[in-house]
Amino acid sequence: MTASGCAGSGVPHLDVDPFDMSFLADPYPAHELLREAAPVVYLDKWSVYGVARYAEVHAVLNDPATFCSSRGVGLSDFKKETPWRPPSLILEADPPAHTRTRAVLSKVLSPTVMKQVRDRFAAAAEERVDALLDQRSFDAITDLAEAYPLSIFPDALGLMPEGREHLIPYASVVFNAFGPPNRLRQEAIERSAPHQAYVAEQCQRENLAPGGFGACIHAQVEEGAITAVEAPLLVRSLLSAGLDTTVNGIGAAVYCLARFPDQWQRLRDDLTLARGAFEEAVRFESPVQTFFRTTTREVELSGAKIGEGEKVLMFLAAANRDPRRWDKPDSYDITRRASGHVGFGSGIHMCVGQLVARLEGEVMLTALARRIARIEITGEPKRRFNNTLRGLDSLPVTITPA
Ligand code: OVV
Repeated sequence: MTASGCAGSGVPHLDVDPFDMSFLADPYPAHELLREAAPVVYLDKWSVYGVARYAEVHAVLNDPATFCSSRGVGLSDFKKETPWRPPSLILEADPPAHTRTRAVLSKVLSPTVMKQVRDRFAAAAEERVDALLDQRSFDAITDLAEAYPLSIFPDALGLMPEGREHLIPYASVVFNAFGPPNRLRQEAIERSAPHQAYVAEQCQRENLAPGGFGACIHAQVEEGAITAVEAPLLVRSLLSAGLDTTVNGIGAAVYCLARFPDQWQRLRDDLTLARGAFEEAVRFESPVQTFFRTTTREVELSGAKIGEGEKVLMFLAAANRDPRRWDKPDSYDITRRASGHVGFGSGIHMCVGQLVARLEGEVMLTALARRIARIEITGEPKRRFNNTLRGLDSLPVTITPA
């Protein structure tokens, strides 16, 4: 991880591999090195530019005409390589195509729809906490961060009961596939066929229960907003991005609150802080660590000249702890004004499911804080390795009832 010289335009070349196991195990020292090296760096290992400071990550996210998504938001350039699956109609699209599909998913996941599901999501959170209080000692990842979203999101989508065990493995493939052709990516794709077959089948109109998010997407065909060919692919976006992300978001929040008992106490003293505690966990842990863009033209970014057709890796997690933007960036502070973090992205592609994520986070943290006095970590947390997602495989805890 040493700077190994500078190219003509003054962009330092680093030999950091942001997808190797040591980086993924503890990204923070490398994030600092990347941020401090220069506003724009070049990573020789994968022949990509990188931005790790808040200002440049924000700038790239907010110039989608120059830094496009339609050539893929992983390392692979769709103009040069065949994507591992048909591209997403929203994530891997640019305006004007993106504008129409984005409007559809925005409507399906709108504030009005959140009002309709809120009571159900909150009741399920209470039920989950009931079960955990009976157990006292449990795994906060499997029994909480996974069990809760699995108890609500597949039903909210309208999925049939059979086959749901494919959902998290499928998402894990999707997020590994954004990375370089390392072992994580290759093995994930090699084993993906059954998960892909499941997802393709569940995206069909006849397999989605009336009233769910999936049926609502298909209903947009009648409105003329999308075609019958597009609808299943938009359902696929929810299956890809709607579950593992919130698992890791809720996992992050519980991991933070278990490590920082003063923040847990503040939350218990004022339950209205639940939404802020979740938002700050998304900033602090950044469940989605990175995304790429591809340049559509030669561009100068903070003094660095980048040619056309170059991949630019955005270190969202490093931007979320950039001391140029944040006071005490490495502190988890539930009363911080965390809005403006790029954990959900920024600009036209900013997470279209953010209201669902925040709702799940808020009602779960509220239910936990209302009924639990203490959360103690009782065993070694085990990391889950993924090219894009940051989170744990296991977090053994013991809780004390309030
Ligand atoms: C934000 C995101 C992540 C992964 C997949 C998708 C979106 C998709 O649209 O398929």
